[in-house]
Amino acid sequence: MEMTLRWYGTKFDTVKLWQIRQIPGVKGVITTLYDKQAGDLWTQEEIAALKKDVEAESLKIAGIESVNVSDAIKTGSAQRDEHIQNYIDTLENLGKEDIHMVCYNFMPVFDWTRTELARKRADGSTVLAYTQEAIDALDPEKMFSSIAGDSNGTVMPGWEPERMEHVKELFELYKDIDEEKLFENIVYFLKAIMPVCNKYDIKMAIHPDDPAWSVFGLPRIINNEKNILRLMKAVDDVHNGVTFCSGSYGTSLDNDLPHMIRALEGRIHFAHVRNLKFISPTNFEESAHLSSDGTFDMYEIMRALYETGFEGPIRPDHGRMIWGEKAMPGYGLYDRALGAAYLNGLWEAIEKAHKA
Ligand code: CS2
Ligand code: MN
Repeated sequence: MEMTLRWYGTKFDTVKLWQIRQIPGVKGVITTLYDKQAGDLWTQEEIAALKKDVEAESLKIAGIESVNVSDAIKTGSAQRDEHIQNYIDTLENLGKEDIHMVCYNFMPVFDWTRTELARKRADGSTVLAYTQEAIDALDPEKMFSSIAGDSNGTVMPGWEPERMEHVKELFELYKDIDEEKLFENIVYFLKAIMPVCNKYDIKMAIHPDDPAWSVFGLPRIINNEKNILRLMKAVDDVHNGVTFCSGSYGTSLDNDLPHMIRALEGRIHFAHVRNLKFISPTNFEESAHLSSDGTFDMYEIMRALYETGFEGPIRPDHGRMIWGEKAMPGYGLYDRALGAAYLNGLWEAIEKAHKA
């Protein structure tokens, strides 16, 4: 594995590349052109400029998170083929710049959903949290303003104001899209992009739905072992792969995370490893990475990755907000750095035990 941190670019991130570089073992970042809208084309010049920023601080781009997929592609509406062509051209330009891993998701309307961005824990840290009760009481159109109010002035990924202005129309677009239709549309999309992925060896890595069940009546298809394996078989090409996000699949206590990792052997191209603490099956918060601070056995998750020969980038995903830091919720420097150090420690121990 290759330890990385997510970085949103000079214009958007409170965390600096020089700080990331000082985290032991981190040699690369996962980044994006954060001001691109889903459906836009990324030019080779824009990608090269991003690369230059990263390399100027002696880091490398380990992959992109995300090249977002437009709602037209997800719903199969009129602009679908035009957006797919832009996606193909974007992949081509990434390939020419020697970038070989792209994370994306296929969630309708909202990316991840949390109901609190700063729940206070006993130690004074704050974390992102979710309760089903809060969702059930919320008008989906108000979801955006409730999220934006608490984000420390940052733009949260997947909650771009430009898109959220049109929430009502977005819901309208999905009104006839059920799970089968959404599945058909993702297969259509993947089949269209596989040739360019093969040409440049770009590994696509789908991020799971978070939480792993339907919110606001919208369909969900990337949420458990059976469904993700179905997608792997529907487009049976190594370039059609997975971002294994423990904190997203793990929202459902029915998902056996180490088992899923083993079932997906060879198809996991990117890993997000973080822990959740469950108060009840539908009330959870994002804890520290340490196993004993949450519900998951992080050792078993890392061991499953190791034993299936995982070689891709990995990142600590979200962290708590600690030590008075002001940053994008989930994406401060301090707790993610602690997470990276802890995951590196687990990996070293697992590797040495295997070699002994
Ligand atoms: C991320 C997702 O912050 C997060 O929860 O893991 O937003 C992820 O970046 C996207 O779903 C991937 O497209
Ligand atoms: Mn994730």
